[in-house]
Amino acid sequence: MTFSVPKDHPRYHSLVQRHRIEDGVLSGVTTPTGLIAHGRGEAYDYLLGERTHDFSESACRAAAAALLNARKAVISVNGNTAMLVAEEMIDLSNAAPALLEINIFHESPERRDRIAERFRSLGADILGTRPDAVIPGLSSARAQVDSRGMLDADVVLVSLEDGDRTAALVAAGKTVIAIDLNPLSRTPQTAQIAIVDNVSRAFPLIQHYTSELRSWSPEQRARLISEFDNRAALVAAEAAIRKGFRPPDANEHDESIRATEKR
Ligand code: PTJ
Repeated sequence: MTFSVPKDHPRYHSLVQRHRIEDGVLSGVTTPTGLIAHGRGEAYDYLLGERTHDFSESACRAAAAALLNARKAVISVNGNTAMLVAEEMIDLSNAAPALLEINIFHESPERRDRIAERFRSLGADILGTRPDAVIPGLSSARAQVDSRGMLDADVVLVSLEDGDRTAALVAAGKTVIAIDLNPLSRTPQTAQIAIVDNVSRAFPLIQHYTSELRSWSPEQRARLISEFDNRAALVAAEAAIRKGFRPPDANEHDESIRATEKR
């Protein structure tokens, strides 16, 4: 990291993530637009109190069941997730198991190579350096996929994704698991299993549930997936964000707002 974050800083984890994205831009892994996407995510995460809620917990459990029941599962990697959660994605890909595949919105062969180098330096294979197939019905670079990976997969896990590709993947008959901090975004609205949480918390939690559900039968896991109510999870996530997180010292602030309103 180009900047050393003091461990006792109250916003240590948030600052570490910020600087990882900054390093990603400087090293050619992350697109500059990724900084903006990250800032948007930070705002939602702040309102969620930067913690995992029940709606994410149950979605992560359903996601683990879907990954375990898959014929072929693929975890989609972009420039932001490559910097934030490379190790966690590799761990989940080994646990599920699932293939890793690069899929980026801002097309660049050089960036595909930078992302692949990062994963290979961590000991993991990754598809998607030179895509050879397309997902039908999509005009962006995200249509480009690997015929051994996403094209053939029945379950795809995406994060910080766009709604068009999620819709195209669903239309291609795939089960889509989406991690996105904005429950109103088209991606979680379109996916079958939406996890409204930070990728840094969601990936380890999905992995935790793959351990728990491994001993279950495929039928038991299929029942768990069908009982998961994506709409209800999104409604609960939106309600949590609208309620918002109140820092402990917010009372004084509330008093001054009420005083201003009375005037
Ligand atoms: O590497 P590329 O070229 O594929 O580009 C990747 C980005 C992220 C730049 C691209 O996909 C993009 O522009 O994404 P959006 O449309 O801004 O969507 C990002 C979504 O992810 C928003 O809804 C954010 O709230 C959410 N988000 C941001 N950071 C996180 C997050 N969700 C979970 N965890 C995060 N850390």
